[in-house]
Amino acid sequence: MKTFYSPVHLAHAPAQEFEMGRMGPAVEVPERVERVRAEVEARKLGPILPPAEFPDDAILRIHDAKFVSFLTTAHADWRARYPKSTVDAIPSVWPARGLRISHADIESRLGAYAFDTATPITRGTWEATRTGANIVLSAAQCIHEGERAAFALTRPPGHHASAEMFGGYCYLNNVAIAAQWFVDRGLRPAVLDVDYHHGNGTQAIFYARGDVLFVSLHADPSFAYPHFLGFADEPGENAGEGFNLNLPLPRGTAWPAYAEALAKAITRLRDFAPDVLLVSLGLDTFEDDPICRFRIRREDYLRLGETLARLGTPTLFAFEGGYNLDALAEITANVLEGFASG
Ligand code: SP5
Ligand code: ZN
Repeated sequence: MKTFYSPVHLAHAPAQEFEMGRMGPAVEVPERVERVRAEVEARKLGPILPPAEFPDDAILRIHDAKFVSFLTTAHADWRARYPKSTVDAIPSVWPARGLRISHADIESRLGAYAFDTATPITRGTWEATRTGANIVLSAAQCIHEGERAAFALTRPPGHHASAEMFGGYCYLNNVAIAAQWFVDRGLRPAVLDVDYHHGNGTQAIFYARGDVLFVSLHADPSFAYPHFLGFADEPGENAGEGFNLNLPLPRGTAWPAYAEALAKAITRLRDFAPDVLLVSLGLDTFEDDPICRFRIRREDYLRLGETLARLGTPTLFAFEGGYNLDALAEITANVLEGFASG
């Protein structure tokens, strides 16, 4: 399987994120992708290729133009507003109920477009994010040209970003951009999101659409981030009714219960019969993930890959979360190897 990768992601290296009432060390760090790249190489899982350049149109099919333009200048605007500050841009006030949305100032724009405080905008955030879109589109193109599978080794991740919101370490929704690219070429894509956290951005983008199926296995939002979306009673709306399936799982979920939920996901996917499967590949379901609470083990990721291969659908893997730096490379490669052998 081809892996698409670019060192440009190194430009996005936030030092800190605000969470649990304090500034703490960032967990979505460059080393994540560097370690996975080294493992793909060491285990000879296939060639590692640079992305091609894709025009902005592909991004603007999913994201609001003003939101994208905000992202391109946010860091410069923040620097201009606070010339002496050395910290990254993080919002501190939101247009919550009863307040008015404004885009007049970088503070109002950050509040209007962000939904959490853990997603800092650094000097290199836009460059890395924009290259991430090229990476996922390169993977999509290679599947469109006939490959059985491709791996988009992107960071920052994407599945929490909606048409006009960033958060959850995500700025642009890579998987949604690729899914739309397939739709625009007459194909029927489905998204399977296996990140520990619900892919609220992807769900929101396709919620009223029946041409893209969204299925997600994740920690129940009644106790887990993103807290405000991802419950079982979200079936989709209007033309999208019946095309959104959330399978929330309890704290401590291990492989047997996970595999049962995965079987339900696969049943729905088979019924939809997509032309292409996009997997939001989060590896934060691992038993020793520092910020998550599932108990999926190293060898289980081989089973996950094999199970997905049995669908027999061309598959694009897009890298999302996963924060245990000592296991991340191995478990990611296990999914890809399981798929290749399945
Ligand atoms: C792509 C992705 O995985 N984004 C995740 C963003 C999660 N950010 C907030 C997580 C808060 C977790 N707090 C856990 C405390 C555990 N003791
Ligand atoms: Zn996650």
